[in-house]
Amino acid sequence: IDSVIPLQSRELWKKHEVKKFNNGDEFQRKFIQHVETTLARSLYNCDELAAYEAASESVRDNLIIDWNKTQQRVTARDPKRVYYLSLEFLMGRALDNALININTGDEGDETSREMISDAVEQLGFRLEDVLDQEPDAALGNGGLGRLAACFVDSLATGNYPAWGYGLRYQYGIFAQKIIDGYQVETPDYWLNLRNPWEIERSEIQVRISYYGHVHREQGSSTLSPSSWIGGEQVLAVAYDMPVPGFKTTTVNNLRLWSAKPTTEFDFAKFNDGDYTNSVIDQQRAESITAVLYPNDNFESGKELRLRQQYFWCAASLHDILRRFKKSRKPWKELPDQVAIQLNDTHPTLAVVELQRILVDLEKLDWHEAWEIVTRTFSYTNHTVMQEALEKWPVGLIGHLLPRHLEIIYDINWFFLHDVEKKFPKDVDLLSRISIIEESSPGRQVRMAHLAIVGSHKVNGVAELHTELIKTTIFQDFVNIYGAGKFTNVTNGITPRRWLRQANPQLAQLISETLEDKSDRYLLEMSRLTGLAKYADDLEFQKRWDDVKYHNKVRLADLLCRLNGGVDVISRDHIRDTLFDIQVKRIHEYKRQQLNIFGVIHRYLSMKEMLAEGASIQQVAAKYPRKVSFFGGKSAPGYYMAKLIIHLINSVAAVVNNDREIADLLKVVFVADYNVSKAEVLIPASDLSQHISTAGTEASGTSNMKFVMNGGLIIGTVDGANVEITREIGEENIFLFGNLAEDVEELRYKHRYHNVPLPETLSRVLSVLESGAFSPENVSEFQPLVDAVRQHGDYYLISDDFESYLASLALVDDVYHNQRSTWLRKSILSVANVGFFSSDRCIEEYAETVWNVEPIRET
Ligand code: GLS
Repeated sequence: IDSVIPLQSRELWKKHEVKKFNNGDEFQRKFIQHVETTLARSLYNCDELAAYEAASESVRDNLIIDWNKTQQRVTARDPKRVYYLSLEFLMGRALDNALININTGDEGDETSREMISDAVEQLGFRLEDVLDQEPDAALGNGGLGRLAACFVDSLATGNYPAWGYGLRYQYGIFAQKIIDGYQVETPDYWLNLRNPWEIERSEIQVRISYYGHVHREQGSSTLSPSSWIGGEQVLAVAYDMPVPGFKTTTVNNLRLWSAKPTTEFDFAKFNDGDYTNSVIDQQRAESITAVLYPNDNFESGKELRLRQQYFWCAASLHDILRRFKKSRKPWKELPDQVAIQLNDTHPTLAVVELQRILVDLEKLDWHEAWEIVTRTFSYTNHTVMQEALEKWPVGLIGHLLPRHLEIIYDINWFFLHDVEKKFPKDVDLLSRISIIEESSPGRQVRMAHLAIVGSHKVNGVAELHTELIKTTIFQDFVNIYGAGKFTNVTNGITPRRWLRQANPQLAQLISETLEDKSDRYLLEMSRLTGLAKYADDLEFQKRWDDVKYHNKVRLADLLCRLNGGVDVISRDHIRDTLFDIQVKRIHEYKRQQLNIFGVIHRYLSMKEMLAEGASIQQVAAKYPRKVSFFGGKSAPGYYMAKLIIHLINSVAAVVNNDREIADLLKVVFVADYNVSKAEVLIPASDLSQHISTAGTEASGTSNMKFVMNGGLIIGTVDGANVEITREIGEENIFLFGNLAEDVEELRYKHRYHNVPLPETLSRVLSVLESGAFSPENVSEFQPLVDAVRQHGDYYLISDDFESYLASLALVDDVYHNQRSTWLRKSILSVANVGFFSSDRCIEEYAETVWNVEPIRET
């Protein structure tokens, strides 16, 4: 490896090599050093926040040493690398995760989370309180962003030479406050405190251009080298976050770009006496990475978003190619050295940017360049929902990126030309598949089409989803390219965060129970099948149940703390109260409205029994103790989702204050659902709900998290629920509702016929209309009623309501009357959840999409 250090000086470098701490004593020395020098504090003013920072700095030092070695190792071997381009990385907290990964499994490595916990305690702090100081890195909306975070964890754990590339937003996903039952968004300025987990690389800067115009030799076509003279210029500055693997010394890199003004200055303006405006123009640069767009499964088409996308694609590609060029290999070998994964269509401009670089700057022939491009990229689709499919107005792209628009047109021209040869005279086909949509009010670029055409592999994220994209939105492309280009990689989650970190008690019980008495299963999840033989062991069931109880109490504690020290749920009957949880983005397709309608139904039925003279014991026999938890954010501009949040809170206000039903039913909306709250909520669930309209949820990943934590799930035959059923057995999951294949016909019926509603649902809707939950504004929830009664019930609430209720009744029965059966189901679910490790998922990508191999320490 190149170095500027003269050979004779290198011995000295080696002699003074920085060493990792390897025991509690050495950790404490580091810790105190960081308190006193890095933080400029002391024994006399070190609070929990400072302790968090000092602990993080100390642990980070160890990671950085391994990070450096990993990078040197990869540089020396120069293998094919993977780059994961994602606009979202929903990382959550870093310190606890780093502590779980701190022991590398190497000989002589004495470090462990327990060791650090003890060391911190000796210094006067409780580790839990220290960990609690860390703000979440919430640079994502939901499943898509959290998937990217799980993937970088598994890439490091699997020792793959892989980097993530994203944006360093100054404001992550907004913090949600619930005020008078309504969602209120407040900014998440997560960088308020210094962030020990990032390394600013102020020397790594990439100049990014926008606007301007294109020049080319007279008479030459757009296919020949052209020069784009950009107008506005900004700088992309790199910030690196170390991503440690589990039981390995591999520490990979997540590189996030931040926008800065260039050092140039508009002297013309300045000399005209407009100093202030020339500075303001420069500040415009920083707005590019100011904020994460808070939409999940929805594209708003804002120019600033397009500016973000290009900024990030151009900076990342520049960086990737700079690294490739160091190996002095010819361009045609780029696809043998580099695999770039497009996480949804957000990074699709990278396809165009690479073609531009190869043709305009590297002077490759168009077709030679295009071959290289398509062999380099692959694309993951994450949704079939129309409103989420990205389209950009041609005019906007042409204005912001004039050369790129020319290239898009040329890509499209050759593509359509090839298709025309294969399917002559099929004009309809050409207009359906064209990258350019000829729509009113103006033409649009269909980013998904561009991503498919620019990639060698396209994948869906669960079997049903992949089947759906192949038979609906991308069907024409399957006919054109053949089925081999389309493949499935079912999503997964990292068991380190979602089991070991979120649920230490369960992780411990599993280690103690498995034959090898170790935590190896966190790497080889198929080992979990060893639990199956204890599924009917009553003593083991009791221990299993105790862990769940402990986690339910932990949730009650958290809610109490968030509520200013006042209990939100009663402590009296936690063990016999079913914790029913639905936490995810609020969206009509995810059907939180179905859930809350079910809650209203339950409440009305209880009240009816009481009114008819039943005793509270009789009511309890039919409707035993239950708390319905909800959590999730709505996009700030999504009216219906916000109304659903208000309905949940309004129902909570009525039900929770109704003395007559004596705590048998409670409704809790947990404000500001995020990764660290998920880590407490998920392990506490007895039951969780994954009840999207069939065919709408591409995969879902929280379903996997709940199962991994011993919760049972109620769900529709949608997304990864299908494969969860296959893996854990259909007797261990509560499935209900219509199938994806029937959805279209049902919608059609609703549109053209007057389909009668089930009596149960009718009653719920009438009570809503009566204003029982909105006395101050009787018609407040009318839009939710009308969506079902008047507007075609697009999400099929009425079609699934009865089977949903029946399924919930079954849940009550098994939970309350057959607890041992319930525990058996729970144990067997965990025993068979191994398939959903993101390690498996990354292996599949590595083999079938990227063709990359792990690089291990030798
Ligand atoms: C999503 C899907 O909605 C989820 O079903 C999926 O699990 C996730 C990861 O593949 O991607 N697509 C999206 O736009 N947001 C998501 O969470």
